[in-house]
Amino acid sequence: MNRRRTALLTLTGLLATALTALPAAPAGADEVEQVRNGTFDNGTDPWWASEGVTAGASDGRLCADVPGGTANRWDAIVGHNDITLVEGETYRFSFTATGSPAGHVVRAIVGLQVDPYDTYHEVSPQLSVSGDSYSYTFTSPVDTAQAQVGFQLGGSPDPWRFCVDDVSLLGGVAPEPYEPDTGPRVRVNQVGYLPAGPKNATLVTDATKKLPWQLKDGRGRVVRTGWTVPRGVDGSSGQNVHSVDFGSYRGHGTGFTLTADGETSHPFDIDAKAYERLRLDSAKYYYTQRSGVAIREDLRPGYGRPAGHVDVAPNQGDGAVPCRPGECDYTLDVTGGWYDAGDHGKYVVNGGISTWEVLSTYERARHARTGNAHKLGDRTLDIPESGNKVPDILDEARWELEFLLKMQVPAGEPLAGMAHHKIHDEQWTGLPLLPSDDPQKRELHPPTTAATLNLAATAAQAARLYRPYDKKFADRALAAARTAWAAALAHPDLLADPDDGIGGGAYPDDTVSDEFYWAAAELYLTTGERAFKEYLLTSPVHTADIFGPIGFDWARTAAAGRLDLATVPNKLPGLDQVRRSVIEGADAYLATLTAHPYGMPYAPQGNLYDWGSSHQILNNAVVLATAYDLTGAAKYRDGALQSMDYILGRNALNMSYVTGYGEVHAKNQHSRWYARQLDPNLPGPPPGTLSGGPNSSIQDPFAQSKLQGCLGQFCFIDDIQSWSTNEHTINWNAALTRMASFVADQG
Ligand code: 9MR
Repeated sequence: MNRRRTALLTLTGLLATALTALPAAPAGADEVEQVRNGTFDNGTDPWWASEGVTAGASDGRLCADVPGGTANRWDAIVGHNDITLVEGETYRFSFTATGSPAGHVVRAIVGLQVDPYDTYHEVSPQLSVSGDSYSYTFTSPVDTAQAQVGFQLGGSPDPWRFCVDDVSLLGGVAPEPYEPDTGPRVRVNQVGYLPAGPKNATLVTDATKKLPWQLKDGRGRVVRTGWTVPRGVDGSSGQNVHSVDFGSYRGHGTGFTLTADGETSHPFDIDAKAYERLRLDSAKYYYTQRSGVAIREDLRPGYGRPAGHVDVAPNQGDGAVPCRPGECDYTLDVTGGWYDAGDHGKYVVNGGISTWEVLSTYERARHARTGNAHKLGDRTLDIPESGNKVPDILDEARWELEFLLKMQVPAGEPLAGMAHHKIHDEQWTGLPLLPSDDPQKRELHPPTTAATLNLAATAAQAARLYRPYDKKFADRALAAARTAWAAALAHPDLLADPDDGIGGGAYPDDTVSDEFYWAAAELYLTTGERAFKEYLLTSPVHTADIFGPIGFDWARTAAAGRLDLATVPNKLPGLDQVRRSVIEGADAYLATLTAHPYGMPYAPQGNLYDWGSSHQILNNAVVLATAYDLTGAAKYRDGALQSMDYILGRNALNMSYVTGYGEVHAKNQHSRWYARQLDPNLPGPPPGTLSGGPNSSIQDPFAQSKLQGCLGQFCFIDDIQSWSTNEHTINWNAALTRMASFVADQG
């Protein structure tokens, strides 16, 4: 029987689909039923049940007695095979179902009946005893004659009974237009503005002439009035908009609202307090991402779980992980680290930039005029290490650093000193799945230059930051960084395979001159040595304009080096020019923000919102914040603060992209264990979790079925199935951590 199901198509396969729009269903095509005998009037043929499930016809329905004690949903299935799906055609999948006793969840899928069991559509409703009808539409991302309708019933400790009737998969239906509920047309930062900071909002309206606005405090009293500024049609949303500037108001409090054009915004605070909370919550996110250790319920109520990927069945464990067959003949202990995202993979490339940005949050706090390192000091993050006299943020980052160090190829082996690109499951797994329940084989993927330089950069940065607390660790990190640097110089073009996207993401990067630059910068900042200085001064990256519209991320890492050279004390010749380049980058982002009616420092070419656009916007804000740290000029500080408004609700969808922050916020981020949307017994993402946000390429089938033809800011849906618009990751939350900390410092 089918043992494995996957909720994800391979990323590479999807990227191809993403670039070409799906063909629309032919106009006037007939609706055709794909399921045979979905009414069970004459028995149950051609339906089948997996071993252990007793299924049969009962009162014109199919009823199944499901055994208790199975681990996964797919350990007990009732299904129908050999269905043909046509790529780009829309289907309506419907059924009625009961579950007894009440509260059981069925995972209903339309997917591939053979390995790798991709799912094209899935839902997991909670069943009642009296029964409900369910109906969904989706668009097939593939052509296949081997599709299956499956009702996955496993995972319950106790036996239960499932009955289903009127199962239908109707092809050729019209796609259902998806209309997001965007609430009031006055768009504000739903979390809050700083009393002494800028205060801007956006009004969506057909009006072309200026309109009056009113700011009301928590008691409903009008405390300020003014006029909107018509801004015309905003290219990132297609909306006609006005902007509102109420920055002259300097009071503070909670429950403010803004009214214009007959609409009243969601409530917001004028207060810095929420940012003190966000500073901590965004950093606390990392503890619940830890691999290799049980998450303590007393530290994170609702999030306690057994250790993931230790050598306890059904995990195969990360204690002795082999390479893929034929790629090496050793195994590595790569336990620990943070899970990358909603998957169970651990990737050195993305782990590196994430660690850098978490560490740089702390490093900025040590050096910047408004920084205060105690805010992230010992006993601030409620982690097991709290109370050990080491700043909690360093303890947290060390969890990942220790993992990164373990990914280095040992001395004596081929490519010694290089770092393996990643370690993850052999195949994609389905949702939900606790880390401790993952039965997949884990594998190391080949070393790459990019991964090696991520290791060199972060280990070198760690060497200077941890030295006051743990000299031995600092020495070990620096030695590993030097070894990695030398290995990368010896193997400068070992690139990750862009097609290596099965069971985990590929994180391919075909340009590594920026990683070389970043690593050289960190090694220079830590050691002051001539070789690194010379490398920096002769690198073309050192003088290149690296602050483009999209910004920096796991693949574009030069900014990490440049920002650190500009802010961490050092004696590199020509530092003025280095700092000037950051300020020029900030000027460009400030110009973008000023021209943007939603006030964000992001206007990607062709209005193509990138995967993880939320964090690109935050990273551009980091450049603005750094320009403020360097110059003290209020315009950069205000630009950085204003960028936060977009993330927290001043946007076309009128939603905050941070869980738990704002009246309406993303709360269904794609995750195998914060999967409340699929299983009410699991938690949702913890407060302070950033969603990836609008992504024009909508690579996942769920988003494709809802958002076809979407424009910029609208390419987003807060659904757990939308892994291309609504995942969470360690690198995105790092940008949030860094910006939340900056904003809190301005309060
Ligand atoms: O964040 C990554 C994005 O920039 C890439 O375009 C995308 C495809 O390669 O992959 C994203 O990273 C995912 C990773 O591959 C696997 N874990 C989840 C990550 C976030 O979706």
